[in-house]
Amino acid sequence: MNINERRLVVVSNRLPIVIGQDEDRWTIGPGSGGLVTALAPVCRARHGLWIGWPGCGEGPPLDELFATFGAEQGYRLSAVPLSEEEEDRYYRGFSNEALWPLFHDLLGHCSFVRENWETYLEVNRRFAQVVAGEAQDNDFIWIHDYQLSMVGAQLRQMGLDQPLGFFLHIPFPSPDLLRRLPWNRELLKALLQYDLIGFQTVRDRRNFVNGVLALIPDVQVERRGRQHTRMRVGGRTVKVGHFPISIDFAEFNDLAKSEEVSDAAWYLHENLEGRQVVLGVDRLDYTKGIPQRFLAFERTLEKYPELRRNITLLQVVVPSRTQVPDYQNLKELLDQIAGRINARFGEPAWIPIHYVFRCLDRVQLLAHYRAAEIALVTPLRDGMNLVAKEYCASSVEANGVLILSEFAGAADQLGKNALLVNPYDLDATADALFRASQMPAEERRRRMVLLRGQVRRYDVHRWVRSFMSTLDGG
Ligand code: ADQ
Repeated sequence: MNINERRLVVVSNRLPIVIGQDEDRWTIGPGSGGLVTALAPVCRARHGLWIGWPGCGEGPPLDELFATFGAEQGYRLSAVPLSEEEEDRYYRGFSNEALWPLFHDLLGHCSFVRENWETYLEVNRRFAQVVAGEAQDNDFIWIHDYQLSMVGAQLRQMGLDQPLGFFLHIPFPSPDLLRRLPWNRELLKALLQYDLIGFQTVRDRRNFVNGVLALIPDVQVERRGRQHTRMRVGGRTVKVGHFPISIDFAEFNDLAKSEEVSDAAWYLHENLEGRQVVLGVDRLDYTKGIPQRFLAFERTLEKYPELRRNITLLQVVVPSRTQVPDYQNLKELLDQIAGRINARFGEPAWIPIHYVFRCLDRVQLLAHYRAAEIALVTPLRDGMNLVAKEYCASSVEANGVLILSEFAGAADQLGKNALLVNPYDLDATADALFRASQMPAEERRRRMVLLRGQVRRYDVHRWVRSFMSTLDGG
């Protein structure tokens, strides 16, 4: 059966919903974010199903809310409830304190706890049970991200033989790093139960293939293609590909041109009194390199005193994983560094770093992108980094400069026309900032037009199509 004739079942840690309360009435609506934008139309077209953790306790009447959502959005939802202890061990403990730092090459943040691993397995089994309970013969089941790596293997154990795809949104570590994980073989073997495993970049895909060849006996590489590698595992063929995720370019471009966003961008810039605005937008996360970014900005002000008073770093951080101690410490560290730099260089009429800790709504987010002459996207490691792509799609006047970390997956596609930096190299980042601030309008335009073209061609809809057609094709 052709993949396009199959019903799509998406499985992710969180359901793509926002549950709220309007006076004494519960409400439900679609969540925001790239994955929802990309997959919701496909789910709708195929009367699909999305399975995940609703992210709320027992308060809201889920059956009723899901019925409303299904009628309005055209696809169904199914919930995997988690107890507080499971959430703590599976989500915070194993997913975010073992896999997340390890896969981002940050071994120092890892904590490997057997009980957390066991709960991770249990919760993955629970997800698989819900999927198996809902599954039909004509399904294509697409599982997302590091929290759910073992679901496919559990489904196979339960006897399901529908096509199973898995996409990893974060980087995949080198074999050397992967060896540090006490359960590395279990993890690799489970991943090999999928029919197609998708990564963000060629490097992640290569790391996975090399990890498998180093750690799992009796697996052969059948063919290495440009888009995917075919591996032979116990009589089955598994495809391992790379599919750089993207955004809905048209949506960002159109909204960025709207009067609402233009006005908001103008006000934002007016408030910063005509200075060049350097923008950082991130979830609170130690992988995003925010402290290093502050220090590189400080280095810029030291090294290029002519930029003082003429440049402002606007850093917006959205709260995230606030239960994890490393994230609480990071928040304190940021407050401290920003305060120190502002005290060192600030003047009554100029604050070097404007640092805000909140989530921006769409209009404000795009206004920030439009108002910023320079985007400073400098993660220490990142699967892709959508902020870099959103900035380009929103730069409708094609006058922004993107400074991008060479360790973001996005560097593969955008590196040629962005200014690439090593975020650990404060001097080089300071030099790139200076160069961006002095870049002639013509060069800004030439680079940004090419960047926008790249994001427009490889948008998120193409990402979905290319994953599905690889699963289907030879
Ligand atoms: P994330 O680590 O969450 O995603 P990223 O790709 O940068 O990282 O996406 C963050 C999203 O949050 C963006 O859409 C951005 O607009 C939004 N955002 C950030 N700060 C915000 C703020 N203050 N207010 C409002 N919105 C804000 C993971 C991987 C990435 C990979 C994506 C998709 O870690 O590498 O690109 O999945 O696969």
